[in-house]
Amino acid sequence: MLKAKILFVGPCESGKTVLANFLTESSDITEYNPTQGVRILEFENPHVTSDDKGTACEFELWDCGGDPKFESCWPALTKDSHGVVIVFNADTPSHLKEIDMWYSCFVQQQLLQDTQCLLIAHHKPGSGSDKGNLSLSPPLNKLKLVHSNLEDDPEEIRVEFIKYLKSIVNSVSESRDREEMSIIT
Ligand SMILES: Nc1nc2c(ncn2[C@@H]2O[C@H](COP(=O)(O)OP(=O)(O)O)[C@@H](O)[C@H]2O)c(=O)[nH]1
Ligand SMILES: [Mg+2]
Repeated sequence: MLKAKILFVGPCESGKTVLANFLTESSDITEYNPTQGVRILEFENPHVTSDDKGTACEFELWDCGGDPKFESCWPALTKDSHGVVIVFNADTPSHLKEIDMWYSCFVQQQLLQDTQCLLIAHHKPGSGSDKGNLSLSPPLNKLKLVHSNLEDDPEEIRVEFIKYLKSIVNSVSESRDREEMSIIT
């Protein structure tokens, strides 16, 4: 069975835990509790399989605490990860600066491909759903950017997340194929 580890990172209070619960269909947590260190959610998605026979994939979603005081744990988080999702609020100017740092530490330094990274501009209730003028500077502008608004259009992010999971499954199985080839040859 194919397994993939996906990290949710980004500034504090951006909505990582809310989104992680929603996308893995874990029960809602209503009170705000900053995630300490990390919380690991295991899930499967009926729409994402590792082959055409419908074999399931096992995903681990690591919902990481956004406080840089946990920086000493980051190597343990990033070890063997296959994908990184950066969650931020487009209407919080400081977040736009911070995501550079998350991208550099969790994607570039881990030598992940840009296709293994997803940016989610999360819109909290009442923050408006202005998707317009979000311009990111390089290298972030090369990444796939999706908006999430759980009140107005929860299906949009669900569909985008499934697409992303499929791309991760492809990259995991390709790297496994390459590894098998390198053993025989
Ligand atoms: N109702 C609702 N509240 C949200 C949503 N996104 C964020 N919040 C609120 O914002 C707070 C911070 O979100 P959380 O996911 O814990 O942020 P994290 O620090 O990035 O994990 C939560 O306590 C929620 O109350 C949303 O889509 N709907
Ligand atoms: Mg959290």
